[in-house]
Amino acid sequence: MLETVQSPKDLRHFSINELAELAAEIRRKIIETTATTGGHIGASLGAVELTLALHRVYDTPEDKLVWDIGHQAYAHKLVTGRVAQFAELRQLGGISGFLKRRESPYDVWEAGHGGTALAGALGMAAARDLQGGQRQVVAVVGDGALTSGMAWEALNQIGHLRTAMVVVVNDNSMSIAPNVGAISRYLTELRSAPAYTRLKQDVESLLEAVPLVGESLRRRVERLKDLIRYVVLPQNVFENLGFQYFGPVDGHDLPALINVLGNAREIHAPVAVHVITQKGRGYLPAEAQPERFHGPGPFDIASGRIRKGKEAPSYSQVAADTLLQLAQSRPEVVAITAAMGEGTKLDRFAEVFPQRFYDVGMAEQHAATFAAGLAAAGMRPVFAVYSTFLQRACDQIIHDICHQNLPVTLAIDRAGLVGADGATHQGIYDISLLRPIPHLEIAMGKDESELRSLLAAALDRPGPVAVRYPRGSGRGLALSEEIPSLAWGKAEWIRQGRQLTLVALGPIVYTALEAATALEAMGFSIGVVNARFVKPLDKETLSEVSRHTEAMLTLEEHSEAGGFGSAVLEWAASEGIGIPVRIAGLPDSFIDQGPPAHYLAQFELDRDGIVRRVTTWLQAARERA
Ligand SMILES: Cc1ncc(C[n+]2csc(CCOP(=O)(O)OP(=O)(O)O)c2C)c(N)n1
Repeated sequence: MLETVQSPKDLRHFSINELAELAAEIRRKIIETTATTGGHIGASLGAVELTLALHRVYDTPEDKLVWDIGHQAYAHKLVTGRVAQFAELRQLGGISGFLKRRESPYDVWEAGHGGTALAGALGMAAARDLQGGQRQVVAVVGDGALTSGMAWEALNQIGHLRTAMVVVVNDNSMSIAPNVGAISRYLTELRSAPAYTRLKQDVESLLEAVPLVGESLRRRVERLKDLIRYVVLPQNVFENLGFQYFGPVDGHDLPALINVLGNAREIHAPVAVHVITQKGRGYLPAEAQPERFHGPGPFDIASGRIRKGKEAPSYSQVAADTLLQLAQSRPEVVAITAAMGEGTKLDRFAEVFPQRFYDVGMAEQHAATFAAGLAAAGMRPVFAVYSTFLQRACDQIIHDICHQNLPVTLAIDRAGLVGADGATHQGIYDISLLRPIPHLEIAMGKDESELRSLLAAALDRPGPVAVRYPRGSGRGLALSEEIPSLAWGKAEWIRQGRQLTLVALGPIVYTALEAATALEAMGFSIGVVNARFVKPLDKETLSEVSRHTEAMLTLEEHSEAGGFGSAVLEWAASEGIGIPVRIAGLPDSFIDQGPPAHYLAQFELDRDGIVRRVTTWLQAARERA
C-alpha cells in the first residue's frame, strides 16, 4: 500500500482498516530501514497513527503541519512521497533524519533542536491572519520538548493572541530518558484523568440547566457556577492559558484521533489536543528499552541487539568517569544535564550521587543559569552539554555565568562534526560564540587523557571554563588511575619544523602529526603544536614557535569564522609577528549529514588534505622566491 501513497491526499480515501494496514506497513519500513541506517526509531514508531490522522484530517501542505524537532516524522516522510529515498535516510547525499524545506513542500518547518515548533507555528498563524487566509496551523510537540522555555513562551503568546491554531501534545512520558520535572508530572496527572473532558461536559450541561432569574441573582449564580467548576473540575493548565483542551486521547486509536482532530479543526481559537502515545510502538525491543531505542545506530531486527564495533571508550564516557572520580573527593562537585544524561554518559554519576545530579529537562538556558546559581552559592557545577545545544544558552552563559565570573564548568560534548544527525547538530560554532566572552577560558585536549587533565584542572580554576571534546571514541589510551596534571594555559610544542608549523586544536593534532611525517618524507621540515587552549591563547609558546619557523597553518574541526584559527590570526596581526599565518577549518556553510571523515577530506582537513594545502602553499612560495 505504501508504494501507492503518492501524497497525503491518497489517505483521505482510505477506510480505517486500510489506514491501520498502512500503519503496520509504515512501521515495518521504519524498523527495516533504521536497522541499517540507525536513526530515531522510537519516536517515529510512536507517531505513526498520529501522522496518518493529521494528514487525513488536515489539507496539507496548504494547512501547515509543524513538527517539533522533526525526529518523529519518519511516517510523515513516507506518506509525503519519500518512500524511494527512505533507504538513504541520514546517509551522505540522502534524505535528512529531520525535516527539510528543500526536501518536500510538506516540510514547512525545519528543526533538530527542541521547543521551536509552537513559536514557528504561531508565526505562521499570525502571518495567515495578516494575509487574510483561512488555512489551519497545527504544531506537534513532545512532552519532552514541552519542558523547554521556548515552548512556554509560545504558549504564553498563543493564549494572548487567541488565534486559531492547534497544539498537539504528543505525550509518551519520555524525553530521551523518562521525562522529568513538574510539567511531566502534571501531564501524567492529566493523563490519569481520562474522564476529564466528559466530566467537564457533564458539569457544564448540569450548570447550564440552572435557571437564571433577575440580574443580581444571575450574577450571583454565575459566580457560583465558576466556583463549582473550580472545585469540581481538576485545573487544566491549557484551559487556564486560553486553549480549548481535548484529551487525553489514545494516540494509537485511529478513529478516536481522526474524530478529535476533526473537532479541533472546526474551532477558531487555540486548541490543545493531548495525545497519549507509546515510544517504540510495534517493535518489542524498542517498547521495552525506549531510551536505548531513541536514536540507536544499526541494530539486528530479530534480537534487538544494537550493533557496536569494539571501539575504545567514548570521549563522553571518559569525561563522565572523570567527573565521577573527581566528585568522590569533592562534595561541592555537581553535574547537570539538559535531558541528555545518556548521551553525556552521566547516568552512572546519577546513580552514585543522585542528590548531586540534575536533569533539568530540555532546558539549556535554564541549566546554564541554574549552574550559575549553584556556583554563586559555593558549589562547583559541571554542565555537560552538546556543543549544538549549548547554542541555546548563549545569553545565560554571558550574562549569568561569565559576567558574574562564576566557576561553572561547561563540559562541551560532540564538539566537531557529528555525522548522521547533520546540519542542525554539528558542534562547530561554539568557539566562535564563546571566544568573545570575558572571563571564560576555553580548552580542548588532543585525546582522552588530556580531556581528563583539563576537566580536573577546570575544577580548580577561579572562574568559568569550557572544556570541549568530540563525539565518538577516544584513541584507546591506557588511562592511569591518577589524573595527570597539565600546565594551565600551556600549549604543547610537539615537533619543530623550519618551513612551516601546524598549530592544531583537538584530536586533529594527531592528523597534523601524520601529515608532518608524510611531508617530511617529501623533503619538507614541518613542526606541530598542540594548542590545547583557545583562551587564554598560549602567546608565549606561539611567539617562540614563530621565531623558529617560516609559516604557520592552524587546524581545527570548527568553523573558520571566529574559531581557533581566528584567535591565532588576531594574535599574529596585533603582535605583527612577521611570518605568514593561514587558517584551515570548516567553511561558512551548513554541513549536512554524512561521515565526518568525508567532510574532513572534502575540506582538506584529513592527512592528505593537509599535505596538499602545505605543499601547494610552500611550492607557490618557492616559485615566488
Ligand atoms: C534544545 C534541544 N536539546 C536537546 C535535544 C536532544 N533531544 C532530541 S529528542 C529529545 C527528547 C524529545 O522528547 P519529546 O519531545 O517528548 O519527543 P519524543 O522523542 O519523546 O517523541 C532530546 C532531549 C534537542 N533536540 N534539542
